[in-house]
Amino acid sequence: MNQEMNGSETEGHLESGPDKIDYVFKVVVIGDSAVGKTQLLSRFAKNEFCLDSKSTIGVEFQTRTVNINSKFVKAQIWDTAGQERGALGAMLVYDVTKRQSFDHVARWVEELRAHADNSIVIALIGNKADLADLRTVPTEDAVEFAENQGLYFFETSALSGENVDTAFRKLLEEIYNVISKKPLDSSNTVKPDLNNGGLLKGLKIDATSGADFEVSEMKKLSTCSC
Ligand SMILES: Nc1nc2c(ncn2[C@@H]2O[C@H](COP(=O)(O)OP(=O)(O)OP(=O)(O)O)[C@@H](O)[C@H]2O)c(=O)[nH]1
Ligand SMILES: [Mg+2]
Repeated sequence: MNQEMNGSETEGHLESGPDKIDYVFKVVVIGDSAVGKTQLLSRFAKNEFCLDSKSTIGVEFQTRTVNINSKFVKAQIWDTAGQERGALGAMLVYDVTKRQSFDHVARWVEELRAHADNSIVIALIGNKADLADLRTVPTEDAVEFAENQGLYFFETSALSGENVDTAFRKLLEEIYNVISKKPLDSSNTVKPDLNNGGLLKGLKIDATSGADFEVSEMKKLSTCSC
């Protein structure tokens, strides 16, 4: 398959920038089609939402830099399955109004366990929580599944923005906890993994400042004009 690969380094809602980035964490967003993966990512990375977004074709990622424990952590978030290799975290998304998307979650977990690192941090995300009248997946069902599988769990709305930041931040904090317990490369310099397309995976790095640092909480919600 001839896939297009697009990376978007977000410059939106930038208020002040750090001198350096301490960590780059690769995260994947997976789940059935139309559950809201792309819109969750847009909400987190750009504070945008699009009601009639098109199905994602190709391989895309967006980034946002957040401050965790006084460290600047750049989340490089891939909007697709098939990018699990080298990922430190995964958002496994279902739609609370589509029972089938929840029934498939177990298969997505298997997929992750097969193709991602053992230490990958997984958050189960019940999206479209704003559609309360259309809900077909009770919160308790998802809580039980998440507990059994050792996953973090959040219900979110990419539309309203509810819990989106909280969920991504929790995932990044947990990755940070995992990473900071592992011994780091003694030189503390970037060593891109050549078997992984040169992607950084949670290495402590010493990068000079760039134009895409955004560390503030998003102040207001917005929509895009797609
Ligand atoms: N009401 C509501 N609609 C949402 C929400 N998130 C996404 N949608 C809508 O659901 C549809 C699918 O969203 P996408 O983000 O494109 O879904 P996706 O999971 O990326 O789909 P694929 O790219 O096909 O895998 C779009 O019409 C979105 O506007 C939400 O939180 N609430
Ligand atoms: Mg998509």
